[in-house]
Amino acid sequence: MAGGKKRWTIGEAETTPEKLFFSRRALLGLRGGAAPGLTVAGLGLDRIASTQAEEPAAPLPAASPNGRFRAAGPMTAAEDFTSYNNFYEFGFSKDIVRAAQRLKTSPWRIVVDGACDHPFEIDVDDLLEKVALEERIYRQRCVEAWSMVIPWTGFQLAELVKMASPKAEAKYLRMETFHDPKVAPMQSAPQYPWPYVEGLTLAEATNELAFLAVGAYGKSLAKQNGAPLRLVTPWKYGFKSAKSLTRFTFTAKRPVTFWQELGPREYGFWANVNPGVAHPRWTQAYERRIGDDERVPTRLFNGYAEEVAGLYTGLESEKLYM
Ligand SMILES: Nc1nc2c(c(=O)[nH]1)N[C@H]1C(S)=C(S)[C@@H](COP(=O)(O)O)O[C@H]1N2
Ligand SMILES: [Mo]
Repeated sequence: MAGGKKRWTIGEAETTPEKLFFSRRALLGLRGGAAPGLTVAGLGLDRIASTQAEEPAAPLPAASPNGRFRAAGPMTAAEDFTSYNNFYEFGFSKDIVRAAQRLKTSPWRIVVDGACDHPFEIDVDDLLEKVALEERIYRQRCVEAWSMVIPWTGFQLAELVKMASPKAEAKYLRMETFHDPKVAPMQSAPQYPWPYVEGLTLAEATNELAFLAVGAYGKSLAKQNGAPLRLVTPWKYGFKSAKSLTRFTFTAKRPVTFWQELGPREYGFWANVNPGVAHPRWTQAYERRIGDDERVPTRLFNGYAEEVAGLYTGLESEKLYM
């Protein structure tokens, strides 16, 4: 990992919520019972350590900066963004770069289905010819209380929604990450509800902030960052921004998300950033800025209240901030 160990020691040891669910012991313990045959070696953890190096990023079509979305504050170094990652399909640490290189991201087909008038399937390369690519600099706030500032290239999720033309009964958009245990070793761990699932209300999905990224720092997304297509919802905790998406489904029923299913007392459907609502195990009032390790105050909706606060009027009885 870039920058050596020292910088991450405190944060990762104390606030990685996923340690609760993803410790090696938990993995091998498998619902408390014995797990004959399932070992770390059996999951391919030994093999991924020697997988090939990171591929050079593919070229990305030109995208003009959208001046309305330029988060203030120091931009995170590209090397930090591409080397300090959460992508549990490939491992439980922040250091999953090499393991993620096993993912084959081209060609990549996505399915758009469910309650819509125009369901479709399309290769991401073809999709990119139908949308307006732009660059937006967004803050990213992980529920583990660290943050980055990232220049994404992509397009509004609303564009994809519009192509599908959802029916009146569609209230939610469910999104699903690829599922291939041969490629992603942790997907062989049966006690986790793979594939990774996330969801938004249709109002959230069509809010102008909701973004589908295909690149960052002017290049195609690296595999460890969720190539070739990932969600970016900057007003929500980072776990909502699901990586390497393959399926978008319109539904009347609220989807149960991956983290909700694993830890319903700690993670919910909404996951809006709020410094005033603590995680059960740590405060959310501050965040550690990746790069200079500065401890800075967290802002309501991660600084995007003006754009999104209105989405939640009338929903005060919901657990909006976990
Ligand atoms: N499929 C998938 N998407 C995921 C995750 C994951 O484990 N699997 N981790 C989430 C979390 S917790 C965060 S903070 C961000 C991290 O994105 P980055 O590594 O590109 O900075 O991705 C999110 N998307
Ligand atoms: Mo996260």
